[in-house]
Amino acid sequence: MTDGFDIGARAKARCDALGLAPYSEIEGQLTRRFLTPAHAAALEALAGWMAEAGMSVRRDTAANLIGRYEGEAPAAKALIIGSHIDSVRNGGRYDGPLGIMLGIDVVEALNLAGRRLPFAIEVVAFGDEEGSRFPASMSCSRAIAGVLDVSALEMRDADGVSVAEALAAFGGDPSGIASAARRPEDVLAFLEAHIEQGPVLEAESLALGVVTAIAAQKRLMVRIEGQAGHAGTTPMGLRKDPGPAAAEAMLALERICRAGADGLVGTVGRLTALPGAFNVIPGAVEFSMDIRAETSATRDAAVEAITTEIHAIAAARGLSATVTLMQALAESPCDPSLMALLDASLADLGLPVRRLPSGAGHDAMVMAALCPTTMLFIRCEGGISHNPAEAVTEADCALAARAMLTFIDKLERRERA
Ligand code: HGY
Ligand code: MN
Ligand code: MN
Repeated sequence: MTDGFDIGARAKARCDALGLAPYSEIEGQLTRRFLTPAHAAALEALAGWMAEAGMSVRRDTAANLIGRYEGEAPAAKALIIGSHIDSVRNGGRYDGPLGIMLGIDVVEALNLAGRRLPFAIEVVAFGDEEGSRFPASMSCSRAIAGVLDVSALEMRDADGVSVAEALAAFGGDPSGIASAARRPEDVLAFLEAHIEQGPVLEAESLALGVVTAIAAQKRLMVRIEGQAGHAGTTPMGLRKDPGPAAAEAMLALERICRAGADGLVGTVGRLTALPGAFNVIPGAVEFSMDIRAETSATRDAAVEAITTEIHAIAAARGLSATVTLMQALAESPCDPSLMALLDASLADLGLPVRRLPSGAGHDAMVMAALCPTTMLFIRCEGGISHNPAEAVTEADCALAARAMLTFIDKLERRERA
């Protein structure tokens, strides 16, 4: 117990509480997409917890929820602690929310101890990190970092609803979204605590790790056009079927990425045959590609190689293909001086200091446009994530909260020096 509540363990319990309806769109699993009623319900619960912790609470025009714990002086620069509240479809309970809940726990411990710092602390719940509703992602942290391309507001979900329409209906203000941007002079740093979503910490029996950099990524949509036809009457040799072409392309993507270095990975997460009937040869097949590597150069070389192969595969079959870039995120190194403070915080807790890169994307890679960033990784069972089996322990969450408080102490000493 710390200061009257089970710091860290309560953060985990709150993630569990938000893993169920009405905080999920679907009963029995966690699907919480941007600007849905489940997102609204989660923000309402978070706002209450932020207020209980001693924070003033507001929503910005981009639907970010922001709790502020004032420093010694009004309008002090802020250490922002945050992560995302949205989820992938049928996702895990800790990917995102744990970083928000740990921020609330840490602020509540400071408040109960009557501590005021030479900086404010803001806890932020970003609403759209996963991009599980609209084609692009990270729109909320982009708005705060002042790097949102307003054309993203015109992107539409599977029902044809645009970001702008959904944001207005949610109570946001698409026409005033620029006002969500923070001034660099008002922000000291960004700290994101997040599950590792990989196997390294568990394999080395480590509870926590310090992130060195976040991998570069690109999201693309591929469409291979053929000719729809009757599945029963069209001889195999007379078909213009994009299905097998897509299969060849996916195998090419796997081959290129397996042969790559620098942490190169490629994923087809969404595959659609159109019109999608049993007895119709598809007129078109669409599939997504998510390609990542530790450097943009490796990422881009892989994108170029697979794009060339896709066009060659289509041409050899008398088909046509389009490859459309949906989103590009450059690799994002974390701030060396903040990493050193996190290292020292783990050492003060008697923990081994382990630095590691992040293959997963995070809001921190966008916030780096605004301020120095640092990330604390928390071990997750089997490295499993984007899966309802995602799991963390109360003990590791408690250690993470203590590491964050130690980090804040070190930041305070640095700011007072
Ligand atoms: O896709 C990612 O890496 C993150 O989970 N959004
Ligand atoms: Mn995720
Ligand atoms: Mn995440």
